Amino acid sequence: MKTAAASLLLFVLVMAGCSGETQESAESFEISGEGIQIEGAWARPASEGRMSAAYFLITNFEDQNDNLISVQSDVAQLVEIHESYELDNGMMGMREVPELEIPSQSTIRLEQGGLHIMLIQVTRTLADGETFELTLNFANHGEQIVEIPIRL
Ligand SMILES: [Cu+2]
Repeated sequence: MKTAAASLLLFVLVMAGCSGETQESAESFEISGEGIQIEGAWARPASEGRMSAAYFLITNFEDQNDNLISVQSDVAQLVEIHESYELDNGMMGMREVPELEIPSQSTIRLEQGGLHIMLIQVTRTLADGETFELTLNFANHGEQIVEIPIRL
């Protein structure tokens, strides 16, 4: 799955809810901390009833691997962990990932055109500048609530 995810970064995703350009950004921060840390969280604006997607970095500072097993939010009917992939015709699709492994001492990047949290049928309009909460459930680390800023 790692290899597939990496090659997907080469493609521009054109799809409602997950659309946008892939971004070049250096991943050069010090690995220091403890537990599971979430950084750089944001989500796309969406009208009530539509889809949004949330992105962030997850770093596992523990000595053991962990798994993100589910995600919940009050602002969507359904929240799923998704990955983007290339269809046979060269278009981009996306599909649910049952759980997301976060290896010990490493960072997993959720970003446009790659892994993302899909918010399906948002229950209120998510406007630029607002925030909402996501609850991340990790197999070892338990629940972690993350404040997600909404921006374009
Ligand atoms: Cu998706």
